[in-house]
Amino acid sequence: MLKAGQFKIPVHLAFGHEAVAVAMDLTMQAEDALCLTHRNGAYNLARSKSFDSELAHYELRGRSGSAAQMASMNLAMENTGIAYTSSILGNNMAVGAGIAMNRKVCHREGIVFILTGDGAIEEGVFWETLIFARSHELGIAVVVENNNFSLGSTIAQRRSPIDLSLVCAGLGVSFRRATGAELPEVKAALGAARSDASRGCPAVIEVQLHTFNQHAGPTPGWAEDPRRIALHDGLLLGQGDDPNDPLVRLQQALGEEHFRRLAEQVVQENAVG
Ligand SMILES: Cc1ncc(C[n+]2csc(CCOP(=O)(O)OP(=O)(O)O)c2C)c(N)n1
Ligand SMILES: [Mg+2]
Repeated sequence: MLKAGQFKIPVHLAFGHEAVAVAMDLTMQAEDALCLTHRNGAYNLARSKSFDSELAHYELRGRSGSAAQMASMNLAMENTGIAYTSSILGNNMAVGAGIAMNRKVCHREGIVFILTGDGAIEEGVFWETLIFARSHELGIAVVVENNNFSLGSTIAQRRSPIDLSLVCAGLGVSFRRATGAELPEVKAALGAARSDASRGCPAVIEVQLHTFNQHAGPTPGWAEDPRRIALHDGLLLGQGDDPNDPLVRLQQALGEEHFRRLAEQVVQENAVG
């Protein structure tokens, strides 16, 4: 649909973020809140479990009037526990901390999960929020989706490296790292972070993952696009047999032959020329 230019708005896809979104859905309790970013589609899908409802938002059918204009980058679907979503990098950090502060002051249950990225942590509010949350012992768990990617730039291209484990150690915030392609691993990390946060210890989880699409818009891209997913080969072109590639993981888990049969079936069913 993106390739056919069917949307009036930009859609930030999240191929490669599936395991984190599903782990989030399995970890969140009814009283928890979730604060998202521009790349929120996988989380809205995992929480709403309705592709049609999400599509309705992308097609500007989901809400009436000016609210419909919140359709992609600020999408927080109803009855999902998604309290807030912002297109402004870092903005959801401060709002999430505010929600956690309210829970604490009003003695309400539940923690706040806040999503962010390796690009968004460059915003000052990321650092301020961690200091603020630690000082007030707020129940927040910050998930940093590290896809080594921010508007087309790698970390090395735009800044010095950041070791979040050392940052968190310095701040007294708990830290975990997980492979974003592995559902059990992410789920375990989110669950442990949730219990830290419910005791008033802010937590950070850095998930290493790859985004198998362009920043926004039609994707996978063009024939020579290095991010193209080659289901036929079971390999992500340009990234070889990187163990973080979910397709490589799937291939290993299912065995080459089973995977190839499945891939052929999927390719046939979804043939788009
Ligand atoms: C305050 C602010 N500055 C710049 C932008 C433009 N912008 C949108 S997405 C993006 C990159 C974000 O990278 P990251 O946080 O790593 O998320 P990813 O796109 O990789 O999921 C930028 C710079 C913005 N939306 N808000
Ligand atoms: Mg990124």
